[in-house]
Amino acid sequence: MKIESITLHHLSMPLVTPFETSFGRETDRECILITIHSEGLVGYGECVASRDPGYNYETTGTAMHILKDFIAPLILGKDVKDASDFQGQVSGIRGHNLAKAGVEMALWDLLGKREGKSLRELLGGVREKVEVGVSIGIQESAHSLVRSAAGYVKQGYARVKIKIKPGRDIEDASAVRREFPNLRLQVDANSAYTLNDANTLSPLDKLNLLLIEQPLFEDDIWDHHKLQEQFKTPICLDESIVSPRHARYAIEMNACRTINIKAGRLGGLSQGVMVHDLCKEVLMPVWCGGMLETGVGRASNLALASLPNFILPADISASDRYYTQDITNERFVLNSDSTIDVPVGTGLGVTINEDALREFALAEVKV
Ligand code: OSB
Ligand code: MG
Repeated sequence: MKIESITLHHLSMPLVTPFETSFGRETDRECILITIHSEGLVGYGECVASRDPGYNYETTGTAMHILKDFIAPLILGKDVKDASDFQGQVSGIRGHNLAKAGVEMALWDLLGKREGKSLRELLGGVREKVEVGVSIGIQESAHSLVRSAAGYVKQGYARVKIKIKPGRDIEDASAVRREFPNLRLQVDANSAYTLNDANTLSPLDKLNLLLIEQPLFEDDIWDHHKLQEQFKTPICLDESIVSPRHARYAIEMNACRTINIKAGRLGGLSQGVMVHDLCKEVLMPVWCGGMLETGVGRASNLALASLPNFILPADISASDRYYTQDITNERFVLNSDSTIDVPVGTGLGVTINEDALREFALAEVKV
């Protein structure tokens, strides 16, 4: 596919409700919509970098820079055959996985549109709907957290994840567990603890949690191994796994029992599929994470999560959990069995609402 033009829309979209994690609080979510024109077709990709370098080192600012000044010049006017061809073309750029993944997503959208196939078909997905949960940010108090969880449970979410941080962990998780003794419940620390906190965290091991996500440093797979030895609850890695190689390290070190797969963090859907396959080989179940995506990234996540080894419920909630107005014309809704349908149209299977795109754009750069 000859890459004819690339347009970057730096977006800021108001969230329905603020999202607070151990690294910060967002009331509006920033991201970058990447539009690629090729041979009469238009492909869309979402770069899931945020405004601040809290989740990882990338930001919408660094991603705009890397996309405009390094990735675009490597592929503009060139022929890009597929995702693995693209990965080869950008292999000289160290890191910046969120930026690379956004472009790879747009290429998959183009490939699907050219071949008349959905992304799910292209990736080898086997499900028509994906079991999902909801990720709840840190609330004012344990009481308001329980109230928030109750609202989502009432809407039909059969799995709840709560964000934790030092001082807002055991009490919060226990309060939700007390109110919902049978709810599938898990926690996510976003790297807020060290191995010295193992004793503080140990009461979590008695709450019958599905998993404890990324408790320790993002670059520390070894200490997660040590922590997993002390916990019967599965440790799940998110931030630590930035490539299929890291997934192999974690598996070989017994650092976790499951991995949260995010195409963005791994540098592309192709890399997400590789981690999925690696884990499948060793019978390690995986699940699909989320980054508060717009309808574009949500469509991509649903296609990825339709692969067979995505066993645990995904962090892919309905559109109305995030945005009153999305940039896609399509909205994703929760089915009564706590699932969301995987798009069936060609490519990502979504279309862009140009008015919404203009409304939320902080900047538009054509390269
Ligand atoms: O750690 O999984 C995370 C959102 C932004 C950054 C990091 C994370 C998250 C979520 C949101 O948990 C999941 C979702 O998109 O619903
Ligand atoms: Mg996480």
